[in-house]
Amino acid sequence: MMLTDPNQPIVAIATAPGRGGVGVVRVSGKGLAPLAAALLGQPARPRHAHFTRFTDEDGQPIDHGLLLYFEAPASYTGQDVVELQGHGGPLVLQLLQARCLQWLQILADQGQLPLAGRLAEPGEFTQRAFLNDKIDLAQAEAVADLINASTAQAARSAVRSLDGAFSARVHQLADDVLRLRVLVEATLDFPEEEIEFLQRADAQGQLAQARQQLQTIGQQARQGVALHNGLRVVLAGQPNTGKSSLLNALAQAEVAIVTDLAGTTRDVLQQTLHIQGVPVHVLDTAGLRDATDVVEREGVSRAWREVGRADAVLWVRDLSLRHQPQAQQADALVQQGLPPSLPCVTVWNKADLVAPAEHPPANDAALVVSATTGAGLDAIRRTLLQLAGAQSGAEAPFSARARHLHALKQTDEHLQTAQALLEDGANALDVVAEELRLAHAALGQVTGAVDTEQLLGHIFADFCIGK
Ligand SMILES: Nc1nc2c(ncn2[C@@H]2O[C@H](COP(=O)(O)OP(=O)(O)OP(=O)(O)O)[C@@H](O)[C@H]2O)c(=O)[nH]1
Ligand SMILES: [Mg+2]
Repeated sequence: MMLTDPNQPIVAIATAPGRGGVGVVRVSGKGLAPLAAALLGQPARPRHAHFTRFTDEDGQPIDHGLLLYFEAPASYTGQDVVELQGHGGPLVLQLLQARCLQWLQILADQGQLPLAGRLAEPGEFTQRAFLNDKIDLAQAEAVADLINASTAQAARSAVRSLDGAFSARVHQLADDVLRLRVLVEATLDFPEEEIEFLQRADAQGQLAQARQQLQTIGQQARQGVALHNGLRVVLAGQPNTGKSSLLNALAQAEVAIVTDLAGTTRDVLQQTLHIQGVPVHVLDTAGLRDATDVVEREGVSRAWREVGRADAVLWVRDLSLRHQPQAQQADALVQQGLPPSLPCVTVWNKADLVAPAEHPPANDAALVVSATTGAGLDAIRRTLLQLAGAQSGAEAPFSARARHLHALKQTDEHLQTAQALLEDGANALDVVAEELRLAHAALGQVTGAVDTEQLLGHIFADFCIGK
């Protein structure tokens, strides 16, 4: 989205499309008192709910409802905002919107407004709130997260981000990094005393502390991201180990076809589970083997592709075949294909076929379950939650985006370089200063303290119109 004249009045239907009890048309811009007066037939009192009749240009009634006028800066966008609350029918709202645009044109023609109005772009109201310093970027994104939240937990986390919980942590860290920058840059001016000076101020200790703090924030942000995007977990393993049965058992629905034939599943099936409010996308895939059948072979290659882009894998194995050499061999091949860095939990399935005394010990890396009896399913759910980075029961302290994680990671890379250079002795202080500056800039990307138009356009384009 282009950044156009930020003062031009923008108009949008702010409520969701469709019929509803109440619908809202919103206008934001500079100097909208004349618009409020025109719509109302008299000057509007700020922050007062005026009950009125909305009419078209011929004086015919469109609807009756409320007009609210918020005077800058005490509004959502920080500009003058006029809100019309009418009945929530698509036609009524279209007419009200058109009437607002018409008045804005008239007022512009009369010279009461510098520019006529136009329809708002998606997210433009929130963008203006950002541009007018009502909220920062992380908060703006939280608005979208709140609107899109599919669980109560996701909504609560988004509200906390919107309240600035995430931003506050980032600001605090940015302050610490800034202090370090000041320290290092001040030292640059007094080269002969630099080492002693930095040592006295414990620059290294401060840097280590900042990285520690960054790690905590990163972990919480990861939880926030998991809450927003959901985790992708692939059920992978040899044919017939019970992957589809497990998907069905976890989803409590007959989603996938189950047969006793090896090679039943070919297409990738996805089911989203909500575990304690955290969305987890579980994918059932074709059993991994050297398939001869063309269709199955395609299924196997899709299965590997999903493994390649998964956040984690549940490696499903048949417990009743645990000691069978052929199955062991085939499992070894599966294991070779799993990326070593990918979090992977072994799920021994079909525990009902094996006497409990012969079960392997269950732990965090290996679960013993039965899709048939449902034994161990709770352990799988707990594991999925852990993989999502959520401590049991605790909810993500704030919502976050992959964009934030990226910025935090960049920050840490620069801090790490600075730390290494400092430890080496302070011969390259100017480089340390530069790394700290880059770390500071990377942190700024989270809250928008460092702004780039491209970033802005990208973020706000995801919004719905009227927000
Ligand atoms: N006894 C027992 N049988 C199971 C269990 N889970 C699955 N089965 C059976 O194992 C067979 C294979 O199950 P599926 O769920 O189709 O296995 P899959 O891993 O999806 O197989 P492919 O799609 O061919 O890769 C079916 O006959 C299931 O009824 C279990 O926990 N206990
Ligand atoms: Mg299957």
